[in-house]
Amino acid sequence: MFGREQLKLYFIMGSQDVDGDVQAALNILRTALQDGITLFQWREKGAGSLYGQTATYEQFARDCLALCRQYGVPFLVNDDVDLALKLDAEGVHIGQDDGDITAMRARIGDKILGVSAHSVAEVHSAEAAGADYVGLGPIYPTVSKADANAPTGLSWLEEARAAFPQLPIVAIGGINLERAPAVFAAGADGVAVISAICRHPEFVAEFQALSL
Ligand code: TPS
Repeated sequence: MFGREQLKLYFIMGSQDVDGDVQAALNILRTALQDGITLFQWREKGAGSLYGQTATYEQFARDCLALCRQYGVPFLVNDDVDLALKLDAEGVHIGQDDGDITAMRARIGDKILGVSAHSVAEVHSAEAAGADYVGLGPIYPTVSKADANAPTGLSWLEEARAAFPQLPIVAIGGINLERAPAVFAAGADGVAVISAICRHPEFVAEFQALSL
């Protein structure tokens, strides 16, 4: 059963986030797991990613999955539901352009389903279709997603929390140590980060020290 506390520190990574260095990526993931991330999303996507290089792409996913299993942290796959099912991952995260959410829920059974949403209507449909959580953002400008929407600021988070008091919500986009407290105060159950950890793996330990 998925719970809001699992969103607290959600790490997302692909080799494109570490200059294509798969070994560096695995080292960063191991440190992040040791230091206490609560959820991991494997997101091999966009320029510089291994997407399309089937054998290395899949092997990298398997290596990340094996690390997550060692630490008992759920492993989610971004978009690629075929791979998620093949590897028996704990779940998938999809955007608004990745097909029908109800159909996805039917396909993955009781695996974790996360959906990116950018309006009250999108959050509502995601929840109705059986999403376990929604990802809201980018809250701040991001360097990690080429096709990201404009940053929303914290007001969108506050609005979504007010409209959906019980829904698990994770905030994403440009979140760093300085911004994390305000993001939680605005109603997020957790923060999802790429660059904060990839560029500064000590982030996880420093985040824990904030005791949010
Ligand atoms: C849980 N997304 C929105 S902004 C962003 C991504 C990947 C970049 C953040 O990087 N919510 C979840 N998963 C997703 N993949 C998205 C949304 C889409 P940085 O932390 O470096 O700003």
